[in-house]
Amino acid sequence: MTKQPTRILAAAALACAWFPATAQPSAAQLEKVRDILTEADANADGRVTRREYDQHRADIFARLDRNGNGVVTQGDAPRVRFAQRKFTEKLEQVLAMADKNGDGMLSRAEWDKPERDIFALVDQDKDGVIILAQLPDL
Ligand SMILES: [Ca+2]
Ligand SMILES: [Ca+2]
Ligand SMILES: [Ca+2]
Repeated sequence: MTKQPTRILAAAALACAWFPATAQPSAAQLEKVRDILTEADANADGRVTRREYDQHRADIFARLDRNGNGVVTQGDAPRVRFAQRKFTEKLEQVLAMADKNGDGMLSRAEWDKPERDIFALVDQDKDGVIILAQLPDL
């Protein structure tokens, strides 16, 4: 899966577990949730396990942290100027939601402890498995 870091960030900004606590997710967010869960189904059996989901999120972080220093910052932006600007915009959105200690960097710990856990939100019967064909209306 080769995705532009900016697109990954955009998806993260939209959906990766940071629904505003009070608001209903928008249709676009729900669509992203569907996309993310589908991507997380590593063995493509139509079921997403907690393990697959956590692994997928770890992969996303690894891809965002392009310079591999353990945090996502402007330093991970692509080199192309246009892409850089987009990346910066999206990064700001993500940081606004996820940079809990306000140091301007997204750490792995912050990434791993999102405000809203999408998996838990979707796995309404709490059996640790999400069936893609039976996604609930959130
Ligand atoms: Ca699976
Ligand atoms: Ca980095
Ligand atoms: Ca931080």
